[in-house]
Amino acid sequence: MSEEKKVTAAKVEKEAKKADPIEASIDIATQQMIARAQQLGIETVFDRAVSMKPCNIGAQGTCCKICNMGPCRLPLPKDYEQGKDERKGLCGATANTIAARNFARMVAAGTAAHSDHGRSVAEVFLSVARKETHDYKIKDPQKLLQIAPWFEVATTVEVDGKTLDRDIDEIALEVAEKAMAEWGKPEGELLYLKRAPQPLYERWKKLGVLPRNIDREVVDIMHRSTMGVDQDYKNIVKQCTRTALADGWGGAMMATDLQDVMFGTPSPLQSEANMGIMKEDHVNIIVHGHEPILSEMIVAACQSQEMLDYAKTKGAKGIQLGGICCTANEILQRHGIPPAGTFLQQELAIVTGACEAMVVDVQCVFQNLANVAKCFHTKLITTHPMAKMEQDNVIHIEFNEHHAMEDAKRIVKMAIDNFTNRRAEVMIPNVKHTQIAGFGVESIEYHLGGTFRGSYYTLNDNIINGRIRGLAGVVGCNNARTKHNEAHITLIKELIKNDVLVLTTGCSALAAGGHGLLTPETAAVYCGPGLAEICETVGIPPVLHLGSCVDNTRILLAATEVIKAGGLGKDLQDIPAAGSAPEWMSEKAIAIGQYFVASGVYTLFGVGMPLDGAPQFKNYLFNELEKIYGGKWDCEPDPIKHAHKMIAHIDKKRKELGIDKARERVLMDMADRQALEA
Ligand code: MSK
Repeated sequence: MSEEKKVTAAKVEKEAKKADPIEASIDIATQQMIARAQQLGIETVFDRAVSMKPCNIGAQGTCCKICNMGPCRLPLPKDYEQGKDERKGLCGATANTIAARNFARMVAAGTAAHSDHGRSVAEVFLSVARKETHDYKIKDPQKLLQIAPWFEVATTVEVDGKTLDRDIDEIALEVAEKAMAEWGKPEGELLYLKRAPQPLYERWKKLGVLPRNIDREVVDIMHRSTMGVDQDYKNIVKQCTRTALADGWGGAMMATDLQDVMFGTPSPLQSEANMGIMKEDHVNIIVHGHEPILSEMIVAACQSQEMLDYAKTKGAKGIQLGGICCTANEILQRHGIPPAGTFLQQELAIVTGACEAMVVDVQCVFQNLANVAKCFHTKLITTHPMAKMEQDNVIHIEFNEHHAMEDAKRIVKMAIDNFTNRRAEVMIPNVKHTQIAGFGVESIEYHLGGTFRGSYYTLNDNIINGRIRGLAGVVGCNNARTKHNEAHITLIKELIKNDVLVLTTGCSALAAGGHGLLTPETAAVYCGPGLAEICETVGIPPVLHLGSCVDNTRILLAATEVIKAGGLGKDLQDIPAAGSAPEWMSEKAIAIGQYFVASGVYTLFGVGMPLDGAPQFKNYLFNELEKIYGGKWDCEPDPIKHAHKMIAHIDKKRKELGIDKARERVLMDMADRQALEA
């Protein structure tokens, strides 16, 4: 080949390795910013997804690298036959053992991430209870009183034959100490497990999967999945269950509750979503990560008159705070701060050229942010002792609850000072949508039950009479291996078209907001007639934003309230409901999936799961678990087929409950509901 041809070929190859913005995302803001990044010669995750293919054997789940004799790679042979599978690693580990160990380590990592987040929150709560910090307070004492009994903390005291309310500070201190013990108590079981419906709790007990303490279950997985320990994939999955339950009904649930106590329980509020929330004439600060301990203080600092006045001295009209990933959800649901985007939009927020500071803590933060920030004036600030970046343009300001507001003001001031340093032309996509967010167990009760009834009866009645066909939890991440947001949005639209009420969290909720699906008006455009009628009558969106990743526990508790209200069975597995993470990527998603499955929920993932190299293990997760827990895993990358698998499951549950034909509106009283249950 001539030199000239070689240069042309290399140029073509280089060009070919860039992502096609239209193929990469269905979101116009994202498409525009990918194109903008390419125009500026800045590489993003979308380009890397084109130039780097995933490892075929890793994708099958059968690459073992837990000892230094490997990595042992066991791809599925073309002529695979179950009884004749002779694949083994050097130690003899089978494909099933390897895939199960890899899966278990994802459960452990996911549980560790959520639960360590929960631990940080509990530690700050303990500081609040001990009055060691003045920057955080108890904003929702009612929620504290509501959760105290689950920690076996009394809320009243008997004095001279009279029942008196206990001092709230005393209750807080006891709850904080009990909560902290959940990570490492030497004996017993996690206290929150009893919040599950009784039959579910009893099943876990009978199966021997009640978590003992959170840290122990994570350590247990790391031990048993190391070289030469647990070699029975079913036994490994049993520990996956115990660990995942320590996440969903332990660390993550405590994170949600204690955050609500300290920062306020969310209630529906109006905001906006997508990158168009950034403002050219404002100081733009983007918070990204997960723990609201940081972002709560940044919100307060940004809203302080001192900082607003300071911003004006630099020529800015104000401070625009926005979020990425679950930090975005935390400050959205409690303060109405608009999210700028999902996981895959993090680099693009900087590419706008208008981001004065991106402030990150833990989880889902791209290391490449530092490379993108280098091309602009953006200050990239890490704040968590366990999450630093090696690049020299990154500033580390360690956040500490004892001087939280001081740290927050320092960060905000740094962003304001940076406003005059913009060097690239600003390009903010003109794309944003109105949204209603901030739903939770309490607000669903209020909106669908009303202050008079104040319960889940109305929701149940409308499921029984068929106006609402069932419930779907649609949660989880984006994944650069699939078209950004396509599966989330297509799936959600298909579900609501079929009268399925959607509860959403995480980046799925951000995607729904960014595409305008979180408004009551959505109902008239996209919903089936039954769900549309409910949404119009009650004034709620057909897709309810329930918060961040740790707030998936709100879905578990909402489902538990459905059981308590009657008429839809006695256990979570009886409800016409299904769960989904159509664009998952994080190990946290696997931990979430496993606790939903173990709680009785049919749980579908999109994209693909690292199981195909071990068909027996996969079959165990996809079929046999249902006989044990009532829930099971499934995987379907096509969002329409995915939706219809969920709907088929919902219909199966309706049939089992005997409500598959009850399309007429019947006002049910308790006796009717009990008759249905009989
Ligand atoms: S942030 S874990 S990408 S949902 Fe919770 Fe989004 Fe998934 Fe991170």
